[in-house]
Amino acid sequence: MTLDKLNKSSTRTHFSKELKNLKIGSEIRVAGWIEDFRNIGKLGFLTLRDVTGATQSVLLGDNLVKAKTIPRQSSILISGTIQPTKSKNFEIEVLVKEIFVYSEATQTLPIDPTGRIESDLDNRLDSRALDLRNPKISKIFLIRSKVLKIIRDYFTLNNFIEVNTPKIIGSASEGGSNLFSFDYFKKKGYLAQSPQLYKEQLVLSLDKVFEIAPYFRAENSHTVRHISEFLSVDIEAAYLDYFDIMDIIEELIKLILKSLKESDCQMDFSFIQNKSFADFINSPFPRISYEQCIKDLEKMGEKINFGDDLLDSSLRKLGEKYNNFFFIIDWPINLKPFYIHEHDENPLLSKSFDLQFGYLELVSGGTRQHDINKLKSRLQNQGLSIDSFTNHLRSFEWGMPPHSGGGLGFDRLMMVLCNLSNIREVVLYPRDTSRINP
Ligand code: AMO
Repeated sequence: MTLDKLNKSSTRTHFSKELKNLKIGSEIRVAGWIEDFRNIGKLGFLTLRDVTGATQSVLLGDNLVKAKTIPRQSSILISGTIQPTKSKNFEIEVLVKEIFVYSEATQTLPIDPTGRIESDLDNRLDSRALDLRNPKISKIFLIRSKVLKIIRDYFTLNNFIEVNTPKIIGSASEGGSNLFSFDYFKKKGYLAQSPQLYKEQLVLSLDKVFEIAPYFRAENSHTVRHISEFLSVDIEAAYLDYFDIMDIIEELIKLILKSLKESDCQMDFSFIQNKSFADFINSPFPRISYEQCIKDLEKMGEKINFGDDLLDSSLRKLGEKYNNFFFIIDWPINLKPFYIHEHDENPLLSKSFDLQFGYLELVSGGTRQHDINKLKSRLQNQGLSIDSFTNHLRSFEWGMPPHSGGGLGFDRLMMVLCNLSNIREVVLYPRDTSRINP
């Protein structure tokens, strides 16, 4: 049967990466796009790429004549026979029997998806689907998918229940003014900035929950680590404290690194620096108190008063001293949201943590306040209206267990895993103050 007569959607027999395992002489059909084409006299070499890799194919006669007319990046199907190759870049090649064009690419593409001609990030994001034909770029999203699966498996295995809380909400989940609002029938609606209140309520009956979902922050931040819509991995667990949550997060991150190292994702592990991978995995992430951070900064010539936030410049200095994963623990209570528990011995401190990678904050969490009266006074102290939290506070009258949790900025973790300095690189279609399309 000729390719024209076959049902095109079911005609592929293999992906590119599978061909090298086949016997010489095997008949195959592969589908993908034309990455390259070279014509040398009576021979043509066409590189077909799919998401798994590239295949060298050899064209003669009519097939060569046809291939010359097909623009690069067009979507094609080739049928042929596996044969040995003299190429240094491929293990086998395909002698083409027939070539079928599904869809031609226009002659002048907005970016070069082979990456040979570099484009700036804005242009790449404007043509993201095409950008992803560059294997270096698609690899980021293959890693992203793999890491999400590792996270999901890890929590499920550890008896966390995956939940889905609403993203359209009627009042602020955390306080603060960084909410996107919109008309919701005859009321005002908001896009959720985090699942904080819901995940806390859910431990009342579900005990341990996790959610992987996008959240929205209307922050006017123009940085390489802030976006308006980010993916968060949230966890919340009854009867655990913030040290347990730090243990869980540390174990998870080490598991991710180990799994990526053992997989076919050739990650850049240079951040481990002078240690062996085994030593890195076996040594605990340092847990530095806020007060110790202030002392460290003082030695570096920066005076921070107790209760002041650690701004970007301070975190960068600390990130030079602790240049890998480390926790900053026991923040002043005034810097933390109303739901964070104060320290038993010193109520000026909180049972809280941030996980940093150098200057970059990846996770924030803590032990939660589960005493309804203390919660109410924290809300008042922070200038928030108790009335707006009525629904939430009710659940604290129904036998709320002590609980703790944290939120991991997944896109920021991806920046670390892929060694990229701009968060937009690891998000398919990032949203920021100036980007809402495509
Ligand atoms: P927080 O506001 O610190 O805590 O957010 C948790 C983590 O989410 C990531 N993050 C962002 N990533 C990209 N762009 C943004 N604009 C952005 N904002 C936050 C960061 C951050 O550490 N409810 C608490 C978590 C908890 O206590 O469970 C919360 O939302 O990596």
